[in-house]
Amino acid sequence: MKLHMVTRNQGKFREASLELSKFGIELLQIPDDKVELQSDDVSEIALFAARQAYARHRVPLVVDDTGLYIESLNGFPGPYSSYVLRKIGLQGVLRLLDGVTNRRACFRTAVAYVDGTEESLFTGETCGFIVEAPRGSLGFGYDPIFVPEGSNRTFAEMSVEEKNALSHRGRALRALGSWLASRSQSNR
Ligand code: ITT
Repeated sequence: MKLHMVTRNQGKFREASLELSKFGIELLQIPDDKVELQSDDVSEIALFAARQAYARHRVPLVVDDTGLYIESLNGFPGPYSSYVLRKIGLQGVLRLLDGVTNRRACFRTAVAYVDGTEESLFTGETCGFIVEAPRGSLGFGYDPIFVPEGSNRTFAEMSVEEKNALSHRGRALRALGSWLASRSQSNR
C-alpha cells in the first residue's frame, strides 16, 4: 500500500518511512508547506492541515504535527515549537531554563489521515526532561536536548529505530499502521 506524507521535514519523513514499512506501507513524501491553524492542540492543527493538503493533492495522505511542551514554561513552546527553534535555537530554549530545576517536558504528536472518504487521528506522547547542554548528532529539531523517561541518552544519541521505539511519533505511527493494516484486511 502507498501513502503520502506532506512534510518538509526530512527527519520526520525518515522516521515515518521506517516505522510504516513494518506494516507494508510505502511512504512517499510531498514536500509542501502545511497550512497552520492557530491552536494549542496538535490534533486540531494536523487535521486542518491534512484536509487542506487533501484538497490540493487528492491522494490518501497524512500530516504530522508535533510540539514540545515544557512543564515549567506552562507548556511553551507547544504549537510554536518550530517558530521558537528557528528564532532562538536550542541555546535560547536552554537559556529560558537557566536555574530551573523542574526540567520535565513532553513531546506530543498528532498524525492526521485523510483520503476523501475517511479521516482519522492518531496521537502519541513521550515525556522526559530537558538536559543542561545539547548531546548527540542524530535526529533533528529538539532531539539533542531531550532525554525520554527511563533513558539516559538524548534522542539525538539514538538511531531512528531506537528513537521510534520510545517516541511520540513512533507511538502515533504504530497506531496508524495497525489501523491501516486492519482496514486493508477487512476490505479484502
Ligand atoms: P512540517 O510541518 O513540514 O512537517 P516541521 O518541522 O515544521 O515540519 P512541526 O511543526 O510538527 O514540523 O514541528 C515543530 C518543531 O518541533 C520543529 O522545529 C521540529 O523540528 C520539532 N520537532 C518535531 N518533531 C520532533 C522530534 O521528534 N524530535 C525533535 N524535535 C522535533
